[in-house]
Amino acid sequence: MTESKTAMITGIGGQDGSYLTEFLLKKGYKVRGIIRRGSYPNTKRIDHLIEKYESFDNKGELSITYSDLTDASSIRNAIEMFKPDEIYNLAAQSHVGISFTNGISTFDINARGVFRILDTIRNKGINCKYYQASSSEMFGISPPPQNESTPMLPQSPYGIAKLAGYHITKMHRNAYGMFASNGILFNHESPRRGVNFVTRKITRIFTEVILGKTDRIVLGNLDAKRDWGFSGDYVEAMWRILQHNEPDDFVISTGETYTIRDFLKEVCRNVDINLEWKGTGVDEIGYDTNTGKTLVSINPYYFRPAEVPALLGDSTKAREILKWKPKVMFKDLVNMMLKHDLEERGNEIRGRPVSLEEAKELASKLRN
Ligand code: NAP
Ligand code: F7E
Repeated sequence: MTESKTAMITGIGGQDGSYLTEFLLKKGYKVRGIIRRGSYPNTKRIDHLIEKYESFDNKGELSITYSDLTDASSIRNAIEMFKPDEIYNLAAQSHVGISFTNGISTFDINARGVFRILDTIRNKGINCKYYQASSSEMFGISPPPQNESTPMLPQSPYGIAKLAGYHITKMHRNAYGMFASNGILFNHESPRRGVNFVTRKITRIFTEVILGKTDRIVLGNLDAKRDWGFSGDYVEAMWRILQHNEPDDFVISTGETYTIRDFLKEVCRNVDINLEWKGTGVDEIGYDTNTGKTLVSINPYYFRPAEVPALLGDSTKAREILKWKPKVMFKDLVNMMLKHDLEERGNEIRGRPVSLEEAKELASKLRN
């Protein structure tokens, strides 16, 4: 019988970490993860897996330890204890907007953290493959479509830190012959997306509007374009990148792009609301043409000091070489996230899940 492989995931408690853990456990991997200490539980997305699979002897399907990417010795201890065949470095301060206020800690985690891991692998002579969670945010103001050869012109502390992490990864591959690969992933979302990213913020607060808990959704720049895929599809690409016969860098994307306005309109369409716009600049509002109800307004608080205007990924290389392609596209993604939030917030606010049919009925009665 062949020994199963061991994968170590940093950021195991995050959106992608949770889907990747499910994916790798299904493949028969032993999964090892690191979480950082928080004052409140940060394992909500993987509690169902912890309950079923965790063992404390580092021999079973799932083990987790405390470690922090800002703490080199904690990383070294985790890697030495887990002895992974593959490391997926997903841990990061992942919010672009917040990176403008927390730039130095973002750089410490997202750039120097990468160096700390790769340096440990090299110095300790650990024989493992390394996956770096690079980002389309590195392309910044480079016009779409973007692929592996597109110039990288990042606009945010997050993008700059990720670009450093990307080069640190390439350097370890080129200089030391390590199996170190970058996945350059475009935006990917899910019902497990953090609540302050724009897609989840919209589906969650829109649910609250329908349930009468809040008045409207307040947002920033509605004109940015994003190539939104599903996290569950993208973690498979991460795995495929490490199964390829040589280390390399791959763009992962759907190849479709939509504005924040498009996302809002599609959410509304799901409950038969026709969303239109009136006013200009920060006074613009989005309203329901049937009831006149204001559903969206703007607050400059959510504007960023610098913006990435348009992302659209060309993932031909991954499609051809890795035989990867996305399964969930824009409309299904919106529907999946909205249905989830109607269930979750329905339970929290009304004590029971709310169906899409019921949401349509509630939506038809909304008035200013
Ligand atoms: P996420 O939900 O924010 O998860 C990030 C994880 O990193 C969380 O579990 C977080 O822990 C952990 N973390 C943060 N700082 C840490 C530290 N100092 N030490 C150890 N762990 C730390 O992000 P995601 O959406 O899953 O994204 C996964 C990775 O892909 C990130 O590196 C992100 O930058 C990158 N990426 C994401 C996208 C996207 O659209 N989702 C696109 C391209 C690249 P806490 O729960 O304690 O905060
Ligand atoms: O913003 C605009 C905002 O925060 C998308 C991360 O996963 O993808 C993500 O970064 C757009 C931006 O994602 C609000 O200005 C308007 O133009 O959902 P987001 P992001 O910045 O694209 C990349 C690839 C990553 O790597 C990152 O880790 O939406 N926007 N109004 C808003 N954004 C937020 N968050 N909140 C608003 O109210």
